Amino acid sequence: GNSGTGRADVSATIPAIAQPLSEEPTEIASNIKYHAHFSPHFTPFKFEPEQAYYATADSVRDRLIKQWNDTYLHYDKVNPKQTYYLSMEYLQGRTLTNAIGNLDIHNAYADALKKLGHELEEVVEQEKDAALGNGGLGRLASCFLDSMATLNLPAWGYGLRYKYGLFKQIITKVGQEEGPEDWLEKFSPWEVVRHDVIFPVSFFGHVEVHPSGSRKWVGGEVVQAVAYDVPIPGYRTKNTNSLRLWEAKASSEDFNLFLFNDGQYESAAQLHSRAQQICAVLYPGDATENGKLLRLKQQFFLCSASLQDIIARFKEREDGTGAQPWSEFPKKVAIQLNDTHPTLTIPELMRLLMDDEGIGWDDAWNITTRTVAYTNHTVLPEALEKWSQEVMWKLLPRHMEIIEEIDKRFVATIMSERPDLENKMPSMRILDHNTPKPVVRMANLCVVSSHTVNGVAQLHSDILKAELFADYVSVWPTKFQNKTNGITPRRWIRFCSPELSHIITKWLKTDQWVTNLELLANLREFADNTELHGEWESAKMANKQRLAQYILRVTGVSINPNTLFDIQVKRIHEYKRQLLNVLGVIYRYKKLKEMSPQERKNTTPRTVMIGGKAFATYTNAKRIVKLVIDVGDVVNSDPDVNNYLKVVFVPNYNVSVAEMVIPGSELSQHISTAGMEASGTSNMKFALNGCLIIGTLDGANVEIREEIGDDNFFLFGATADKVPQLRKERENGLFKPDPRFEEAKQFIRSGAFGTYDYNPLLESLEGNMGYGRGDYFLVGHDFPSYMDAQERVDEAYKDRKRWIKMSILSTSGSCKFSSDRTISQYAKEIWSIVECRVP
Ligand code: T68
Repeated sequence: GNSGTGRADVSATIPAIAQPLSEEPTEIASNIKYHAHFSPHFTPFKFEPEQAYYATADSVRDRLIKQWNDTYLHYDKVNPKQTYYLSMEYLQGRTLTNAIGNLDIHNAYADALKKLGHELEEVVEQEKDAALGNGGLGRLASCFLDSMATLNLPAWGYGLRYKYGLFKQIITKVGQEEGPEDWLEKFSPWEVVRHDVIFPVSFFGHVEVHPSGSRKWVGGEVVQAVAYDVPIPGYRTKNTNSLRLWEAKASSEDFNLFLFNDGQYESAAQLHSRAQQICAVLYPGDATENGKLLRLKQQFFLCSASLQDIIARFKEREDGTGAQPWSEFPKKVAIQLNDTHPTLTIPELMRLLMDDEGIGWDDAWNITTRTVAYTNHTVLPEALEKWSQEVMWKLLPRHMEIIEEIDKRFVATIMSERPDLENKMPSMRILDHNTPKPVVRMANLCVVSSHTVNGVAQLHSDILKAELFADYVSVWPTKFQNKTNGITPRRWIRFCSPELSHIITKWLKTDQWVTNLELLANLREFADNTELHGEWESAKMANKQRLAQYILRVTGVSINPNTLFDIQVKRIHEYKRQLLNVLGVIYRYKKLKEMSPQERKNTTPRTVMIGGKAFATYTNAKRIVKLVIDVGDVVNSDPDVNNYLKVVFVPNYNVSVAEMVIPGSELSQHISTAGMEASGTSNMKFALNGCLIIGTLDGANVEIREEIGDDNFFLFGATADKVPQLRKERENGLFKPDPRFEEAKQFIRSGAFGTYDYNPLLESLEGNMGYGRGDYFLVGHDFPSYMDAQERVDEAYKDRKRWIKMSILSTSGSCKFSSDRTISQYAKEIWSIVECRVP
C-alpha cells in the first residue's frame, strides 16, 4: 500500500460506491478512491500524483456526464436553432481545473485530495495539454466554447481528433528542435467515444450521370469518421455542450485477410494505415498556406462528417407535426466557419442537398447561403488558402463541378446586375485560371456563399472592407460585420490568478464579474486606494514569485521578482516583430555595459521573457529564437549587468505555460507592424491581469487602448494607413535609420553574442524592399519610437503608486474583452440563436 506516504490506500479494502454527485469532501474522497480501485488504468497498489489525477478526472467526469445527458435531452426536446462551430483547431489546454472551477466544486476537490494525501495543485500538473491548434485562432475557438456553454447557448464545436497535437518545442544550444506531442500517450479521461456515431467519408472516385440528369459521386476511397465527444461545461450552469472530434478509421472489411494470409502484412493493412494518416497530425502552419493533399483531405473529412451529423440530427428532430421540411434547415442550423479551413462545407452541403435529397440548385443554394457564415482571421497574402484545381478535381470531382457552377452563376449575376465591375471580375471570381497553376480561392468562395463575413477586431474588419473584400462590399454592403475577439474570464483570470480574483471579488463585493465582466469598471473608483494598492501589489508579487520558480525549473535561470517582468509570448513570426524586441534588449545591454556602476543603479531593472514556437521550416523565425537564447547566455552571465537585465527564452509556450506566465507579467509586448495582426487575444489576457501593454495601433490593441485610456498604454510606431507609403519611401532610398538601430545591429555583427551566422537575419532588415526583404515589417522605421516608449516604461515603473494605479486601470478597463460579449454578439447578429437553459 502507501503506508508511510500519508496517501490513501486505494486497494487493500474495497471502497464503497460513493454518491457520484455529492459535494462533501469526504464523499468525494471516497468517490476518487472508488475510481482508483474500479476504473483502474494502472497496476494496483500505487497512488502517486499520476494515479490520483486519473482517478480524480474519472470522478469529475461522472458529474459532467450527468449534466451533459440532461443538456442533450433538453435541446432535443426544445429543438431550438443551434450553432455549429467548425474549426480545424482547438487549443483546449488542460481540463481538470477548468471543469471543477466551472462546476463550482474546486474547494471540495482540493479538500478531498488532501484527505487522500495529495495537493490539488500537484495533481492537476499531471495532465497533458490538449494542443490541437497552432495559436490565437485555435485558442479563440476554445474560449468561444466556454462562453457558449456559460451563456446556455445551444452551440456545439466540431473538430478533428489529431493523434499528435502541436509539436513540442525543445530548446538546446542550437535553438529550437521539434518533438512529437503525444497527448494521448496514456489516454484522455475527458473524451467519450460514441461507437454509434459513425459516418462514411469518401475521397477520389468519379461522378455518375443518371439518365434523369441527376449526378452522383461515387467515391474511390472511403474512410469512417468516428465521433469522440468532449464535454464543455458552462460556468455555474447545468448546460454542458459538446466538442465533437472526428477520428478516421478504416472499416474492418478493408482489412485484406487474403493478403495477410499470404504473408503480405503491410499490403493487407494498407487501407487502415491510409485512414490513420488523416488524423495523425495537426498541420503546424501558423499564418502560412500549406498546400498539401493530406491537409485538404483533413479539411474535407471535418466538413463531410460534421454535415452528415448535423443533417442526421435535423432529420431526427421533429417539429410536432412530423419531419421538418428542408426550408426549416436555416431556421434550425447556423454553421460558423473558423477561417477558410472548413470551406468545403459549402460545396458538400450543396452536394448532400441536391444529390442525396433531390433538392434543386436554387433551393439548395438558398438553404446553404442562409446557413453558413465565415470569419476571416488574417489579411496576410501567404495565409489566404488557394487549392490547386487539378488536385481538387482528383480528390473531390463532384465538389469541383459544384464550385465551377457557383463561380459561373456568380459571374453571370454580377455581369447582369453590376456591369461596372467587369474589370474587377478576375480578382473577384472564385476560380483563378491565370496563375501558373489554376487554383480555387477559398476566401472568395466563402464570401460569395456566406450570409455574413466578419473580421475579428474593428481595425481588421475595416481593412477587410477597404482592401481585401472591397469589391464585394459594393455588391453586398450589409454582408460584412465586425466581431471583436474576446477571452474567457474563467480560465484567463478566475482560475489562473485566484489571488487577484479574490481581491477583485472583495472590492466589488460580488463575484458576479466572472460572468459579467462589465462589473470590473467599478474597480476604477478604488484606483487610488492605498489599501487596494497594497493587496494588488502583493497578489502580483505572489504571481511573479510563482513564475520565477517556474522559470528556474524549466531553464535553470534564476530571475529576481523585484525586477520589471517584461513578456512577449506568441508564435514567432516576422510580422509580430520579436526581432524588434531583441534589438531593443541588445541596445539596452550595450548601454548598461557602457554605464558606470553608479549610473546603472538609476536604471529600472528588467527581466525580459520571450517565448513561442517557430514553424519548423521558417528559418528566419528559428534564427530569432536562437538570437534570444544567445543574447540570454551572454547577458545573464555578465556580472556587470545581470542585476539590471536578464533575458530568458520561455520554452514550449502553450496554454498551460500561458496560465503561469500571464498572471506574473507587468509589461507585455504586442508590437506587430500596424495592419498585420488581425486582433491578437493574449493582449486581452495580459490587460485583464493588470499587465500594461507596450504596443502599436494594431488589431485589438486599438480598442484596448480606447477602453483603458491612452495614459495607461505605451504606444509607439507607424499607423496602418501610413505603412504602404513608408514601404515606398524605404524602397526609394528615403529611409534614414536611427543611429541606435544601426548600433544594435552592429553589436550583433561584432560577434558579441557568439559565432552563429546572424547575417541572413540582419539582411532581412536591409537591401531592396520585397516580401520578407528590405525590412518589409518596418523594424527600422519603428525602432526609435519603440525605444522612446521603453524609456517611458522605465520612468513609469519607478513611480510605484502610478504603476499600480495603471495596473488596476488595465484590469478595470478590460470589460469589453470577455468572450461572453463576443459570443452574445455572434448569437444575436449572425446566428439568430437564443439561450436554451437546462432547467
Ligand atoms: C490569429 N490567426 C491571428 N492563425 O493572427 C490573430 N493560420 O491576430 C487573431 O487574434 C487570432 O487568429 C484569433 O482571431 C491564427 O492564429 C492560425 O493559427 C493559422 C493556422 C493554420 C493556417 C493559418
